[in-house]
Amino acid sequence: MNTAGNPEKARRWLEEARSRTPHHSDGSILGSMTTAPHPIGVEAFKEFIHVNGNDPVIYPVVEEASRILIEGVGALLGAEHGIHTSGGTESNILALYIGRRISRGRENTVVAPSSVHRSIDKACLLMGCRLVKIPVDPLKPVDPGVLEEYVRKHKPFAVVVTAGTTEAGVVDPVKEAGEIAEEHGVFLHVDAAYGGLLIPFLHRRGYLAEDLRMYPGVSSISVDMHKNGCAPIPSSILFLSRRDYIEEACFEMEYMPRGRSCGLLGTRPGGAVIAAAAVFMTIGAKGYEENAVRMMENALYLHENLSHLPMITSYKPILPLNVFKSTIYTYEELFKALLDRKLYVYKSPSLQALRVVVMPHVEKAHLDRLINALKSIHGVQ
Ligand code: 0PR
Repeated sequence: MNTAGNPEKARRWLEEARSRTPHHSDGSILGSMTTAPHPIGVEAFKEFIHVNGNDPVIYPVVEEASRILIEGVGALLGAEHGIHTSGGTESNILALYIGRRISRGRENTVVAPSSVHRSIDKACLLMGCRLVKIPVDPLKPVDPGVLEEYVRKHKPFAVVVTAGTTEAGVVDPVKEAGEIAEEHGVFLHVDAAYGGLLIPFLHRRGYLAEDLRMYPGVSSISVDMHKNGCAPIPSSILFLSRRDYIEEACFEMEYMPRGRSCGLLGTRPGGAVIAAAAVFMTIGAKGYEENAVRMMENALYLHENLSHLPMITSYKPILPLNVFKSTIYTYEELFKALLDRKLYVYKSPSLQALRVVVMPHVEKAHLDRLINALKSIHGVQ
């Protein structure tokens, strides 16, 4: 067996792999909550690719970037403290871990609406806690009265609500949940991985009644920078209502220059934090607001067009996330038919439907391609 390195073979493989890997710019990625990273982010990530984000002594720039991000994004949410993480899953696990650490004399239980993201199930599996789900209509936010009943009954250490659900873009009542959490002394985590960089803008521009803030009683909010923040993967922020909560997310690590490490990962891409900060600075709050409005208008355009198709049921988008189904095909069949046409949508199993997420890279022309494919699949002219 020849064990010598083969750079040419590696190059050929890379080239071939690139040619068969879809890119956001080709308009086929319509269902995933990812987008093409902003070019300044690509540049920054590449330049700082060697930086270990777990070592703020050799690389103070990582802390600097983290501060820029937390101050910048935090200003939109009235949040001051936070920690940069690798994504929505790490933020959710960390939030519940912190909640567990600070809770005293409560059941090892988490209460959340059934629309909550799967990473909350994952967090509870890892932490050995019981997850009590409140059955909700996937198209509706949780009823605060019902939420309070569950909190009274199960005495959880934490409640999780979602500001922009994975399967329908529903925004739970964050302010009211905060009041309940405060009254019952419960840790309230708001999963705004998807909605964090949409809701404040769409509220201000009149598309949405709900706003997103670190309201009284809210303990943490997660916002993914690699979703609507246009930062390269992996990048998220976990905002915390108190600075000392960050301490709960830090672990003894004697050999590290600071003797400790914060967050769930060890060695991690420092370039991702620096890239996210550079992207945030470049786009600016005004740019994100313009993006949010454009994305929402595109989602409404898709809804409008799908509503005119005889064999399609389309739900009015709450955030720029469209859910639709066919009256003649199952959602699995329709998923497959679109996949065969190289159109990548996602599933919304709770609604037995398909999901399109209108991310920053999605243009009207991409949506027209989807509309035409749906027409052709259903034999509509
Ligand atoms: N919270 C919400 C509300 C989410 O929609 C997601 C991801 C996460 C947390 C987790 O974020 P990370 O993937 O950054 O850890 N939703 C994505 C989506 O719906 C990705 C995804 C999809 C992840 C399905 C897991 C999954 O089972 O496209």
